[in-house]
Amino acid sequence: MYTPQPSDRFTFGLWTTGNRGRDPFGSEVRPVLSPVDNVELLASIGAYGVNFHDNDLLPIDATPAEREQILRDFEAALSRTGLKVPMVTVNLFSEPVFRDGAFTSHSKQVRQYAVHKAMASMDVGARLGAEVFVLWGGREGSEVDAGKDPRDALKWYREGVDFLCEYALDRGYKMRLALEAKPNEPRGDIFLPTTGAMLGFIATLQHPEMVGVNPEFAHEVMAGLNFVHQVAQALDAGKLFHIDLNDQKGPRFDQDLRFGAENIKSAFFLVKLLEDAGYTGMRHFDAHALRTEDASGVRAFAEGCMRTYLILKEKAQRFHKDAEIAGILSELSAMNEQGALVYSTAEAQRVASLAFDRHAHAAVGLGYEKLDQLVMELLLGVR
Ligand code: GLT
Ligand code: MN
Ligand code: MN
Repeated sequence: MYTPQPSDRFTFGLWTTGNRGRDPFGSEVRPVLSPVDNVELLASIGAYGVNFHDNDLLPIDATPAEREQILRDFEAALSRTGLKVPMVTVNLFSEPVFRDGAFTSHSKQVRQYAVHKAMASMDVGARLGAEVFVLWGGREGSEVDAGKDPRDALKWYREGVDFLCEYALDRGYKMRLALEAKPNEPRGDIFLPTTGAMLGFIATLQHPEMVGVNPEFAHEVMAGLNFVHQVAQALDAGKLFHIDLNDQKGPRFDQDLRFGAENIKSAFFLVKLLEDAGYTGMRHFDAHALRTEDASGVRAFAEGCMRTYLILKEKAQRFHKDAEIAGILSELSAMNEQGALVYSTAEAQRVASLAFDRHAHAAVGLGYEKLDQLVMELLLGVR
């Protein structure tokens, strides 16, 4: 019942199961996992697809012949296993040239190189059938506000994203862009730090219809926000093109923990939201195994992400079938029986002359304590 199937649309990045456990204070603890072996691993545990940054697969200095050979070997592994590539992204953060931003660098040459690198990644994605192109602007930010007018940064960022949209259209790629927010790390402050900020920015683009968001659980928790609410806003705007599932202990450094490892209630309401909304996109895990783990721990980590999602999906179905929960929810929805607020002059006159007993309305409890306890008991397995 909790065994993942490709139809569950679970995906991982090459950088997730391939993560070698390096952190700012210590070096790698696990050996290299080649892209082909990574594909074999993901297929063996029931994933649907694999995503990657250009340089997770193709070394930055590879010759055209080397790139072609790597791509052919990778394609052979994909067709052997049936794994798909639903998303690709571009690494605009590791190279020293991006130390003060890629799309938001002062230098037009650097901004041009960022676009050049992104276009090449889009070409690879199109070749492998990817329909989503993620942009995470990890270096698009600052420590020193004197160094750059943030309005210039936003203008340059917009030029870069607009350029890539035009490129996709020009090449006839069936590819939409998904912008991923993060409040900080590696920069002191990253521009467009939350999913809500990204949504505001998207409205200023030349092709807003081609651009959506890729919210990450850990990143919104780092900003002290309710991830479920961020995702709901993206869904409401028709902009949830992709999602990065993982977990995070509070507003600290980015931990990319196994999905459901920490904030189980938020994870539950997230799964419930995605399932209730009929979200058809990928359930992508952007997380990695703890530094304590070897290859079998990496497998346990990846299996755990998917298994927890499926357990929470089943809990969401129980939530809907639970008579006591349904009773409280129907009392709440009865309060909405008069329907939507819609303006007309006559309606405004009617509302203006309303006699309303605010004390009587404020005196009735909403039953949230009981409801929340029922949810807790459902999650704890005693209902
Ligand atoms: C990097 C980052 C992630 C992004 C990846 C896509 S790269 O691992 O921490 O949150 O989703 O660029
Ligand atoms: Mn991410
Ligand atoms: Mn992260």
